[in-house]
Order: sequence, then structure tokens, then C-alpha cells
Amino acid sequence: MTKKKAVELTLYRYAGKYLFFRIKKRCKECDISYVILQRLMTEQLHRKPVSLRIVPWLDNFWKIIWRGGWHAPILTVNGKVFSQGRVPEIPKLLSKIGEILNDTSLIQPGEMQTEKATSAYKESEIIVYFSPACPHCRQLLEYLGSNGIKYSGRDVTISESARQDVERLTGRLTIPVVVIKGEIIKGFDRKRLKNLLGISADDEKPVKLDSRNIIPHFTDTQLSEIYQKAKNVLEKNQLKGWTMPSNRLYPHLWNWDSGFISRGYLHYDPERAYTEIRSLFRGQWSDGFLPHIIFNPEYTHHFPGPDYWNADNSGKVPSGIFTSGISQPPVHATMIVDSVKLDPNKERALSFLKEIYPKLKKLHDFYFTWRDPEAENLVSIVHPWESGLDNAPLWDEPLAAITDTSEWALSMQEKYDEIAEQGERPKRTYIEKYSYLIENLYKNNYDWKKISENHPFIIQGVLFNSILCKSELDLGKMAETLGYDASIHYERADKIKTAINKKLFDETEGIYYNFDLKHQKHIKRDTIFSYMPLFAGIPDKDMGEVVLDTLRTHCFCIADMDCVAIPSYDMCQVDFEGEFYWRGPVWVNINWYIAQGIRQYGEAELSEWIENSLIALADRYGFYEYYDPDSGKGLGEKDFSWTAALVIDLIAKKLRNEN
Ligand code: 9WN
Repeated sequence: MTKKKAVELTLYRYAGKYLFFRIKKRCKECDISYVILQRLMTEQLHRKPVSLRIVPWLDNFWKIIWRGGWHAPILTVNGKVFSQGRVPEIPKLLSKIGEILNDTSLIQPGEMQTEKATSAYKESEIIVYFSPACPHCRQLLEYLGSNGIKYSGRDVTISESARQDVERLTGRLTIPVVVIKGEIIKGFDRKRLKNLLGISADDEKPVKLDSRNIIPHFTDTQLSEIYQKAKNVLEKNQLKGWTMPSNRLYPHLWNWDSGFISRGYLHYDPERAYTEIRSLFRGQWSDGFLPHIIFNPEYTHHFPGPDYWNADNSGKVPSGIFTSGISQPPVHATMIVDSVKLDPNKERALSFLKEIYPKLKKLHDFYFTWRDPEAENLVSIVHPWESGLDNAPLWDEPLAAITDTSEWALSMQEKYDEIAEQGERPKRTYIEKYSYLIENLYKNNYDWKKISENHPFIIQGVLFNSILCKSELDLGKMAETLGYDASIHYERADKIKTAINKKLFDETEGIYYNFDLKHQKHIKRDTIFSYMPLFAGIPDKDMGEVVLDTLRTHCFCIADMDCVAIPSYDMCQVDFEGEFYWRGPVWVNINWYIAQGIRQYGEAELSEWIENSLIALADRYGFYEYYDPDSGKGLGEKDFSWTAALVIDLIAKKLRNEN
């Protein structure tokens, strides 16, 4: 039998570490190569025997150097260097793959390989090469536009020939580049542009080259329009008494989603906000635990549904209610703490707070009693989904250490395939572990003490504990409003704060890390969730400075503000995936927290950039579950409730001139 031909592509990205060196800069060519290759895999190379591996260059430089590969991005085809130091030429690459596979459909006609941008644009005197995510490009285009200069724009992220042109003209892939009457200008060089275009000092309409130009701005009328659209999303997802996160993948009531959603309602229909929270707490178990899903009895095809959770094994579920058996971050006290301030009917607000306060307290008590096995004032989670950040790279290591698998892993995968698009759900290896963890919980009858002794996944999370710390502070405020003794809440908040600073802060790296109790080690992954303590005021001023210094890099797009908002994962990491949920995309809830956090530590302008960018994303692309950090493309669920609710919150604050 002849061996089937196959092609293995390997992209060495400018990333990784070796001994004490660690790459902390982004390489544009690598980012663009990555995006283009991923696209090829899902388009032209879909169902072809071609695999793509992305590896960190620095970890592997000694392997590739022997094969002649020096400069990242390096692309190898079946181990041989195909291109390096630049974005690979795609028509040539496809032809090469076609030749190896004997697949003529991939071989590109000669004409296409030599396609030149200039042919289509020769009449035009001014050509601008740009990428939509690059701030200097945006400023340049704005400058030309406001000075009435006509030009042809060429987006290098879309066009192969545009990239070839830039490399031919400047020797490398750099943007923006302007070509005027044969002259080449790299970057936004206002002086040269002005001279070449003959704009007089009196007529020139300058665009100030400072970060304020990057911040999107809106008139009050525009804000009101976006606000209305956001309300429409919540109306669309509303059922009797509660709101679905979205009406395709998430047709039930989700714990932290309902918290965020209630924050949106509070601005225009407080009664609705109270109803949302009441509906959620209908599912509270007798020990105070609040499940992550309260099932919609009218919708039976969700997976995993009530039958899989076996929550009844616990003997703690309120009768007639169907729930899951894990929880989610306790955002609720923070989301509703402003009820009295925002509700025009103060009496109604007070009576709601009075009703909900004991339930919230019982929930927080639950965490301290049952989820702090080492009595360290740090609560732990028992499933990645409890973190709310289901698929984050944080869980890779602890999940990989689990060797058991469950009986129903396969059916879980099949059901997911039925309801979701490919690439929207976690990978199969994770699904096996997720289902095993659930099985272990119900086999232990949700006896939290037993679970803390035999469960393979117990993590003290930075995000979870920061949210709990802030919620304790807000529960304290609520207690004061109601005339109760608030001291227990402030004491607890203080204890969590001290514990987070003591155990989860890495002084050498200047960053907070999760702690894996099972394996007794920190999980050193640079996700944006590490910066959540800022929101809860956890670091003192000096520590806050250190944390902000770590955050202010290109890897989280802060140095240049060259993304649409802050990505969920460090873009300099080799396994960063801008379109895969919790592994890179921009999430509105996380950005909402980060913006408030950094403002408290003096970064008002950056915070305004984040908040306005979130509104701009919703305005331009719609209310998506998450967004691609480079292009802003909306991903996951469309018309997603918490995106709408938090945009309402941001706009309401702007219209009231708060911050
Ligand atoms: C599992 C509903 C939930 C969010 C989570 C998000 C996603 C569920 C899933 O959707 O999780 O709970 O099926 O992936 O990760 O944060 O609450 O919006």
C-alpha cells in the first residue's frame, strides 16, 4: 500500500522563552502570518491532508537554526524552511502544497503569483497601505480625510499583493506607508506629507498625534441610539422573570450573566433587575450554594442538562427547580449595590435590598464555610466552568494532570457538535475532563467536605477571589444602608485582600497568579484575569504601580492601544488564539472590570479608551459574546445579554457625566 501524502506546516512565531530570556514584544509579521495561515486552514486547505503547528520560536531556535531558519516568522513545509522574516507568499505556498499532494486545485496560476497592487491603482497618485487595528494608520487616514486629500487605501491584512508591495517598497512589512508621486513615506510623517501635498500652514487641519485621537468619541445622540439597541437585545432575550444570555447556545438562566444583566436593567427598569436576581436566587440550595445554571424547563435540548448533573443527589436543591451543580463568580452584590441610588422609587429599592441581603450573605457564608479547605480566606473552585472563564489557558495544566475520563464524554462532544459551530466549543481533550469532574461531584453527592478531600481540581483563583472581595465590600455598604452591622463584611474583605496579596502575588514577575491546591503550585499563565485585583482595590499604591507596569506592554495592547480593547490572553504567547473563546478574544465584562480597576490606580485615559472602545465595538459590530482583538470581528453568540447590559451601564454613566 502506498503511503498517503501529507503536508505538515510549522510556523515559528516570535514568542517563547529560553533560559532567562523571555520574548515580550510582538512581531507584526508573525501576527499577520498566523492570521493568514489559520484562515487558509479553514478555507483553501479545509479537508486537505495538511496540518498546521504553531510553535514558539525562542524555545525552538536551536532546532530550526540548523535548517537555515534565523528570523521569525519562520514557516517550514515538511521540515524545510519555506520562508522567514516575513509573511509567507500564499500563492507560492499553496502551489508548493499542491505539488507535494499532487492536487492541481491548489496550484496557483502564474498570473496570480505575480499580481501587483499597483496595476489596479495606477491612476491614483496617493496610495496608503494600512491595517485597521493600527492607531497610526487611523490617524493618518483621518488626517488625509480632514484635509480633503483623495487616496486609495490598501489593507495589508486582507491583500497579499498589498503586503508584497509594502515589502518591495520598504524592505519589510511596516505600516502605515504612503506612496505619493513616487515618494515613499513610512509611518505618519505629517511634515513630509504636508510638503508633498502642498498643504499650506493656514489651511492645514491637523490631527493631534496623541493617544486621545485613538479614543472613540460619541455625541449624546449617538450614545442614546446605542443604548436603545442594547435595550432591544435584552428585550429579545427576556423570558418570564429572567433573561437568557442568548437564545441559541444559552437558553437558561446563568448565574453571573444574570448579575451583569441586572446591572443593565437597573438603569431603566429597576423592577426588572430585582426580578432577575430573585429568579436566580430561586435556585439557591439549602447550604447557600448558588448554581451556575437554573434550567429553563421549557427547553430540553441543552447539554449538559439536569439529568447529567444529578443535583438532586445533594438533597439541597429547592423543590421543583432544576439546577446544575457548580457555581460561578459572586458578582451580584456589586451589581445591585447602587439600587437605592439608581431607582427613583427608593422605598422599592430598600425593600428589595432587605429581601436579598440575607440570601447574598448566605451565599458568601457558603464560600467561606465550604470552599476554603485550608482556612486561608481564599475560596477555591472545583470546575473550570465555576471560574466563568471556561476555556482559559489557566486550566490547561491542571486538566492535563487528570487522567480519568467519564462515561458520557463522547455524548457531550456529540451534543456540542449539534448545537455549536466548529471552533466555538472547547477541544475534545478538555470535554473529557469537564465531564469527569462533574461525575465526581455528583458521585460525592455534592458533599463539599468530601469533594475537597478527593477532587482532582481545586484552584484558588485570582478573579474569583477578587470578585468575592469586592462583593463583600458592597455587601457591607448594603448592610449599612439597611442599618445592619456591616463589620463582618469589611473584615472578610480585608482578610481576602491580605490573603490574595500574600499567596497569589508573585513579586518577581509583578503579577497575580492562581494557585493549584491539588498540586501545590502557582499557575503561571499571563491572562488578563491576573489583573482583576485592581478592580477590588487589592494592591496598595506601590504594588498597584508594579502590576500596572507589567500590564502596560504590547502583549496586552496597552503600550500602543493597537487592539480594539484588551485581549483576554497575552498576545505574545504562542498559544494565543484571538478567535477562540477565553483564549484571546476581547470580553466586555472583563474589560469593564479592568477599566474600573486601572482608573483607581491613576490610568484615567487608558480606562476611557477601554470603555469607549467597548461602546464602539457594540456600535460597529453588534452585541457579540466576544470580539477578535485585532479586527473587532464579533464572535460567539450574537445579541449577547451581558454585552448589552454592561454597554448600557457604560453609556448611562457617560450620559450622567460620572467618572
Ligand atoms: C458553560 C453563559 C456562559 C457564561 C460563561 C461562558 C459560557 C458555558 C458554556 O457561557 O459558559 O457555563 O457552555 O461554555 O464561558 O462565562 O456564563 O453565557
